[in-house]
Amino acid sequence: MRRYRVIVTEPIHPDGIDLLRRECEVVELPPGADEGDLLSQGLEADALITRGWIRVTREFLEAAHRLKVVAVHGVGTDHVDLEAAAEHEVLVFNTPTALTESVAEMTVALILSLLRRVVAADGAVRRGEWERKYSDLVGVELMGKTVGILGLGRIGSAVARRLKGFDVNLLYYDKVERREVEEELGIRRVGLEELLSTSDIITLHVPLTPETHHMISSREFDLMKEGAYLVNLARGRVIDEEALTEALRSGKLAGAALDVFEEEPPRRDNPLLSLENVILTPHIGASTREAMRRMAIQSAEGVLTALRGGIPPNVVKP
Ligand code: 8YV
Repeated sequence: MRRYRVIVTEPIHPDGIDLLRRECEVVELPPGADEGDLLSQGLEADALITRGWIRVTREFLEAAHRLKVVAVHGVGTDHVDLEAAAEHEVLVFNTPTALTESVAEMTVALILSLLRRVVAADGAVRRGEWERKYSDLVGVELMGKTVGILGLGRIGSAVARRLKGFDVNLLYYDKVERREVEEELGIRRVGLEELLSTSDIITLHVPLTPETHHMISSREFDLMKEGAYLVNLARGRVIDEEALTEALRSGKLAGAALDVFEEEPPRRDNPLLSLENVILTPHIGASTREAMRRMAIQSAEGVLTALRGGIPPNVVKP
């Protein structure tokens, strides 16, 4: 009997691969593979594990006649055509609880690195510019500042929980009232305009949807406090990067930390890459050994459940 074929579009933790290999043929696409590689190697797949780099398009879903299930190794499903998957009775599920803590910890790491100019300080020491400690490397305390969290879901709430220990004033904007988190952390729900105009630091934790696409653009930057900081580990296209670049150049923003970009990887001529007051990381919010192992095992377990005729946890519908 033919073994099920599972296509893995980006590198995942070996423990997930080993789990699959007990029952399936596993084809791992090399780093940097594209949609063409998926079309050429994936059409006979019974299952697909995706991390977000390669879009799972209607074209692929219509051609992959054996496909039964798509595992999103992570939480964001904006790169999967959910309508096409539903039309072709392909199950889609994600692993939303596997990466919360890692992304929240990276958010706090980037906030502190931004306020204390850690990346610039490292470069200064390496270049023998010790005296900069008396000038542009004097940072800003997090204590006492107002932090605005845009999106108070699993990750936003985990960020708030960690920031509580820094004696900050926490605000959030979310379409959904998060009463339990408000009571637990003393975080206050406000309108978007109030959050933007009163926060010293703004961190984004919303999914990419038609409503959140470019939700931070010129108008929103104009509302922000002079010298505010912006952190984004959600999706690059939540921010209008042209408007962001202008806000950074004008000094409206004192700085930004970006783990995600409108186009990934960002083009070499992206003006953000030449600005001193930006920290740039390559979409590694969830990239810890622990989260990667959890996402890989949960993805593999969900795929095996689906291939055996069951329903995996965390099915995502259009
Ligand atoms: C993935 C992500 O978690 O989960 C998401 O939505 O943005 C990614 O960080 C990561 O690539 C692991 O698959």
